[in-house]
Amino acid sequence: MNNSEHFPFAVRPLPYPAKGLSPYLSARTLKIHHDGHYAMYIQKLNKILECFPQYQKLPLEALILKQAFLPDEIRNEIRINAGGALNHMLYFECLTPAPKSRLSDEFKKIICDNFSSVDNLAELLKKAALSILGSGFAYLASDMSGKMHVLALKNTETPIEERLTPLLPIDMWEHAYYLQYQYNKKDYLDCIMNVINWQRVEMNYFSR
Ligand code: MN3
Repeated sequence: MNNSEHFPFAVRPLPYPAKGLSPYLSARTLKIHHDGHYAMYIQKLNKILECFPQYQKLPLEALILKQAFLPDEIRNEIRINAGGALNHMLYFECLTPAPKSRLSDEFKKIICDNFSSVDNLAELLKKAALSILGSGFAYLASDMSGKMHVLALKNTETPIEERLTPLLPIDMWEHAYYLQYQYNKKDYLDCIMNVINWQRVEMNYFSR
């Protein structure tokens, strides 16, 4: 992801107005999700790192990758909050009010080589998302060779822990959809597919 940002981590502003994804995602849902849930991960992560200056230069990816080297008393909290921060940053940036933008022919071919079609990839992502019991993220990720993988991750796990590059997360925590869709996870998924920022996903793929 080539992200060198480190402590103190900042909440990245929504890259569009909160009402920009309506009616697919309501302004209220997005605002509470971004200003509340996402911001909380950043605050908690900064709070933990305050007392550990030796880790303050590490970007999110390194905190997640090198968790085995962290002291016992902070390892789990760092894993949860660095993962949550990274997943949310990417989630909001991979959505857009203007999703009409076409995939490049090159990227479309890569998706088709991996999943037959873009529609089939969307179906696999939805299936993975619906398979998550409790909280988690469905993910499109890629490995070093460029091969793509669809993952169903628990809680705030990230593809980085599996040595994969995160391309597109779909937040399946209840807070991501419940205010608007209640138990209708499938409606949330069908709607969110209308506002995926495929250009950003493509950028994530080619900058891996
Ligand atoms: Mn969330």
